[in-house]
Amino acid sequence: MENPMSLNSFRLEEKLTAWHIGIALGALFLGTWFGPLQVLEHAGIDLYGKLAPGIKGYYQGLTIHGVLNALVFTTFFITGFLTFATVHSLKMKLRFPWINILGLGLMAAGLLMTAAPLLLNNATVLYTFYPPLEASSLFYIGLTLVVVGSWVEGFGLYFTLAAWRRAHPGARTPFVAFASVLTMVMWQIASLGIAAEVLVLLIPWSLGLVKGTDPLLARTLFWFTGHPIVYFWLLPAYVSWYGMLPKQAGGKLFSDPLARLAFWLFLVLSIPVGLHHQFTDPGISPAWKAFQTLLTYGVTFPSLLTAFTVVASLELAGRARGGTGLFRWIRKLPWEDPSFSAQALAIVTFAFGGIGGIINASYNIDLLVHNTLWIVGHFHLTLATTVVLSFIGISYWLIPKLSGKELWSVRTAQVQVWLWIAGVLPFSASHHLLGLRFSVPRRTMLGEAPYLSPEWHPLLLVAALGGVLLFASLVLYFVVVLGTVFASRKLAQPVEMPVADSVRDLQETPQWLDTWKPWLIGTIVLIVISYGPPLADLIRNANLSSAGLRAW
Ligand code: HAS
Ligand code: CU
Repeated sequence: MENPMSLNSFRLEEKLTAWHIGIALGALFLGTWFGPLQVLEHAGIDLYGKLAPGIKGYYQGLTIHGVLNALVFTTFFITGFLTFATVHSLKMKLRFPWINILGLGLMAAGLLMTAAPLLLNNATVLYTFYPPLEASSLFYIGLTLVVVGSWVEGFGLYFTLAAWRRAHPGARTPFVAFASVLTMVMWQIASLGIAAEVLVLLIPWSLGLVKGTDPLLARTLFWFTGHPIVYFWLLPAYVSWYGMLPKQAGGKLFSDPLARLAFWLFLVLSIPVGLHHQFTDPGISPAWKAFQTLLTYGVTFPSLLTAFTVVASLELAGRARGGTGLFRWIRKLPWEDPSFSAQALAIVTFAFGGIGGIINASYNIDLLVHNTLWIVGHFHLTLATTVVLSFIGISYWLIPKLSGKELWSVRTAQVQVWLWIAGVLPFSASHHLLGLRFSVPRRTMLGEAPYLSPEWHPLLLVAALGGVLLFASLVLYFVVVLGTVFASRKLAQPVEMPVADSVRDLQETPQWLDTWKPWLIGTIVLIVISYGPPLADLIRNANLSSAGLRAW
């Protein structure tokens, strides 16, 4: 197992990854169509009528957009990418490939079950599916299968890492494999909340086995997972920023220990902060909300570490390429490579998305922006740009690698990346402003709202323009992907997964940064302290009395 493996010895793993990415991109393609429909509706151009009777209306479109883009695209892309990254980083095949095949099968079956009621307007409950809005039980069961499938795939990675560690006693785990597996561990613990919500509350309720449900308990279990899910999306991008991007830029990882420390902190701090989504929920003591606010400030720290370490790594690259000056090295970075520029622009965007997050986390200030379009602006910077543009950047080397074809039109890919930025800037700035200045509500068919104010119009038009540009960028992306797979030349040079060396020898990384037990214990203890009392209180007072509601 020691020797670097020959190029096509990962055939099975690559096939598995290709299936994941293919399904992910299919979901993204379908889900994306509804983005421009929403912003156009807000600006007074309602195209939903043209989709009837296939699509019944705005809220069905919004649900499809959120579920397919934020939940399905991410989960499939991430499990595929992390599998690929782990085996290539360890230079070791999956220990038990059937586990990952089974996991993918469960996820795909779950997706089909979820898609049916979604498309039939029987699950128009938005991507947070808060009760008492009620969906067809197929929707909940399908989503559960997607989550369980991703857990199963996680176990496939653990067995592989364990086998590697047995074969390499005393050696530090390569960073990319370490960080990929840690992401899966965090996700498995985090998703216990949603699993409890769906299995104990929503499925029995939607099957008619119990008469009512408890919306507050359900929301709390939802956000136990709903916050850390954003780091399940973000950390794979971080795997690439730390572990791959420096190599693509021609530099090295500035500090392997700092990179690992950031990931450990994400394991410990990602989960016990979900109450920052429930500042306005009654029935939860403000003391626990305030405590989780403090922990939320804590979880920004590993992102600040990332800002430092990743930018330092890129600076090493810029200087290695002959760059000088305080900032002039930035121009020497390989901006002509769309895989690099997509990720570098994703990083720059995160500076703004992160600041917005810190504002949201501030208990009293959030009261001003909660449930307004500000939040939509926030997550189109963080999720829809920082994460999605990073994944697009990764796919610009991964899809050539998996298909054995050259990237079709580097030029088009470059235009795609910059068009994304040109779209998200007006989109997100206008959404932030509409929320902050006018408290314009989110998740609302604004075009129909009697209170729509003429003052909002200019900004709603800017938002629509941004949304249309984002859509155009994604169309170009699919042109490049399909062109690569179906119409491009065979690769002249094989593509390898970029792996950044670290500046210092890996063995100099202290052992405690490659040891799981204390960190796992810390994670559990902090969850028990921060969620134990408020959850125990909600469970003691649970009141299964809310009947289901079908609004649309
Ligand atoms: Fe958030 C709501 C707080 C990060 C996604 N967030 C949401 C929702 C989504 C979402 C989807 O506290 C809406 C949920 C819903 O539907 O209701 N968020 C935070 C905080 C952070 C944060 C504190 N969010 C994210 C990420 C997301 C995401 C990441 C997706 C991937 N968020 C909130 C709160 C709410 C919320 C409240 C609820 C609000 C409400 O009222 O409902 C932090 O993790 C952010 C830390 C980040 C930083 C930035 C580090 C900067 C870096 C780059 C630096 C670049 C430089 C330039 C220097 C501190 C790493 C480089 C130059 C070069 C040349 C390369
Ligand atoms: Cu959050």
